Amino acid sequence: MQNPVYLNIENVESLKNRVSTPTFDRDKVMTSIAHIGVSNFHRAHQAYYMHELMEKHGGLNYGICGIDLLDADRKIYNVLKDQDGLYTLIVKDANESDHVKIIGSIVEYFFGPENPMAVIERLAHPDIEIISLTIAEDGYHLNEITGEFDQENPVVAEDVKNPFYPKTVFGYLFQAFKLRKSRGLTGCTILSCDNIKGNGDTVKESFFNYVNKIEPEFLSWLKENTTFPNSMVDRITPLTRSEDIDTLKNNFLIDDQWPVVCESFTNWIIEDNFFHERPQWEKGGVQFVEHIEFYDKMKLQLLNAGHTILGILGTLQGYKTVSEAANDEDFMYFLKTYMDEEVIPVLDKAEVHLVEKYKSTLITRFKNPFIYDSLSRICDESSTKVPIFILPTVKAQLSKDKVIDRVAFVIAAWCKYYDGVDDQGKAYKVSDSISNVLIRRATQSQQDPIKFLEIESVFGDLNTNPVFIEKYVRYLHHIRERTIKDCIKD
Ligand code: CS2
Repeated sequence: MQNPVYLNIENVESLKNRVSTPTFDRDKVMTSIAHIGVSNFHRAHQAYYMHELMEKHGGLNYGICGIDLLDADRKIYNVLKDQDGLYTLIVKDANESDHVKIIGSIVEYFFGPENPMAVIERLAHPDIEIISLTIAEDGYHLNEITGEFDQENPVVAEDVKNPFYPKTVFGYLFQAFKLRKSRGLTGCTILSCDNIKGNGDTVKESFFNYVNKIEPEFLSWLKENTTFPNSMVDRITPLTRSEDIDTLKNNFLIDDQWPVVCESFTNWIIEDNFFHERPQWEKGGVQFVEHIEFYDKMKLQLLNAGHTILGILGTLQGYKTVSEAANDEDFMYFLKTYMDEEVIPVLDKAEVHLVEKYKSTLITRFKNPFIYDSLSRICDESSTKVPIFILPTVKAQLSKDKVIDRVAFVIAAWCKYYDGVDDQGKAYKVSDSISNVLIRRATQSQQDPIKFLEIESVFGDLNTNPVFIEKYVRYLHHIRERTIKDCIKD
């Protein structure tokens, strides 16, 4: 039996009979996109779109320079360095076999903790026309409730005190744009690719707030030299498992230290508001729109909320993956009713056909048994997700005196989730930057249910709304008395 081939530029040619490999000349690729946050999601989504553009439509001007800024990301830095930026994308459909592709659009890589100045220089280079971001919900340092930039956050405060040795994205961007201005260069586009409502507007507000704190007189240049398109990004991308690495080795003879698995569905909608001429992404299926709001709401409140709901309820039941929970008809019935009665009525009525289509595709996507998307990935850092994915539904429904039963039930289940034991009696791990607070409040809620709702940074003043409290308290009582499955079957 042949030995697997180690994935790098030298060996990639030899793989072309087994899988799809880049056919464009990587030496001719120019870098004009700097992407901060080379997550699995980025590698399955934006880097994939760029790869396709280079393969099929000659977009060789838009190579990606990957950048990571957190110590925790050292592993991907080492892997991409070793593999010359190449990695394998394994696309899994619910009906078909795997499509395996070597992606070649990331042509450079920088790691902030090792050399912050090199990162700043790269961001400031005149060739860079787009700085895109996938820094997750917590990378924006937002107050969960007001949605405003949290200047008191210790890492942000540290950057404000010490602007020449930044740790946050905003600290880096500030230094890079200062350099650009001092060199007589223009600014560029900042394109957020995170699951946040109005992600472009949000990053703009956060960044301008940050700059205002350090050097307010720089703001006028910045305002004239940057644009921040809002975008909606969508492709389910689980964490890579050791089984995925082994399958590549055994079935395709590829030795890739960190491949990415994703579903075949993919979607990217962007507001057409770029500082320079932009890539012709529409050739690769990207949709450009004037206003993102409707698409944003639909995705965050159906898909991401759906994930969170299956994550919380499924974990309480003892399930481990999204597809296990989604293939349980009781859970799926609960979710469909949540969507139909509590989310869809507050989405734009004129676009109802799009919503219906998105919903039914979504159900198939959640059920895809070949995507092992762990419920722990979904539930990690829920304190930054629930306010974006679930609470807007509570607010919208309450403001119209509409049904809130399922959403109140979900919040009650979320409280129970921090008891840390499922209905089979098995303990599970909770991971959240404020897990101490969540666990303490969940424990206190056994005596006084409202205690959990008093986490102001998550719930704002929801703890004073009598209509919500009545339902939440009742459901929390049920969930603590019975199993989650019994409760949702009622
Ligand atoms: C998930 C998302 O993190 C989450 O909670 O809902 O990562 C989701 O898989 C993507 O947004 C899909 O587009």
